[in-house]
Amino acid sequence: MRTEITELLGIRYPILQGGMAWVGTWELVSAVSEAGGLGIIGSGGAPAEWVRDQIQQVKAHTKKPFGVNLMLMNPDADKIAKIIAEEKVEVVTTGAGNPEKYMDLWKKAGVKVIPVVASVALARRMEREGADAVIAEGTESGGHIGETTTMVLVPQVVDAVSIPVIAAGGIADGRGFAASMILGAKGVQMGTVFVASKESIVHDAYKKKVVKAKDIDTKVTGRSTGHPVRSLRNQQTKEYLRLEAQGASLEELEKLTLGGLRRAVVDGDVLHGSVMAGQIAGLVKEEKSCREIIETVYYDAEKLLKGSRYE
Ligand code: TUI
Repeated sequence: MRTEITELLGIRYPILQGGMAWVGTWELVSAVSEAGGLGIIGSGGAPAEWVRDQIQQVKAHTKKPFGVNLMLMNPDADKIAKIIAEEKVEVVTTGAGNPEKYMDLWKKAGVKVIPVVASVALARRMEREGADAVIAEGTESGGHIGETTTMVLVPQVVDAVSIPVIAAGGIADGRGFAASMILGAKGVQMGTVFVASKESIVHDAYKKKVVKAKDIDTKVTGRSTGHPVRSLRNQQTKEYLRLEAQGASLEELEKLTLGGLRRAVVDGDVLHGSVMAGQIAGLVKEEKSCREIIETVYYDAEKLLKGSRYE
């Protein structure tokens, strides 16, 4: 299946791995890219030099294209943006903000720019600013989220822009991939299913929690602060939601989640850490290799799409 996304990115399958903080490290990124998808380093809140090191590690492990996600709230965002240009990374995706100010720098360096958007308005603006594609991410996703569901967001973004649209949020199998193509997307981005992949360096306790999760096991914290985040429910989300309902201060709330993702991913503290995952965690039943994930999603979708004009 060749789409505008496989052509744009020079990859075999139009499948991107979400650039997840602490999870999108060189091990996962090079495995996804080697399997024919697009692996993406997750910069999250990491220091600039860590990102440079990860880029070099991926280059040492695969000759295939890969990307870097710049989380725009990162205090080192300006430095990381420059490193992405200097290292001539093929693709940058951005999250949790508007990347306009870096657009010229990246375009001049030949870096393809694919912002994550959670609204039609931002998608239109990104197209105007020269984005090569957009990722329309629904509220089903894990981590920092927007309000609109993937089913509702994707076709509206597809109608609003002429650049290719990649669907994200709630996709983990061939059905989700096929549905996304029918909605007009030219590719998909998946996160949660790659968290539980064999190559991800995520702590085993975290992977087990994703695999055990049911459909209703995620919670959204931080709606009151303007930074809603979806995670698997645990002691931390329970306490956060209790404090939030009581009108606790931002300071008090932040104390609870500070360093929470690291605690969960690295230390395996899935009780008091932030176990970010999307609503599709309930569909992830086992740990598979990145190659198995990508090929199963792709070939299952191909069967479903046979006979349709998306074939
Ligand atoms: O960025 C993400 N997901 C993330 S970032 C992250 S790190 C973090 N950790 C703790 C607290 C907060 C963040 C964990 N997960 N996804 C991409 C995404 N971007 N989702 C939604 C958006 C978004 C939302 C509003 C993008 C732009 C936007 O508006 C920008 C504007 O200025 O209009």
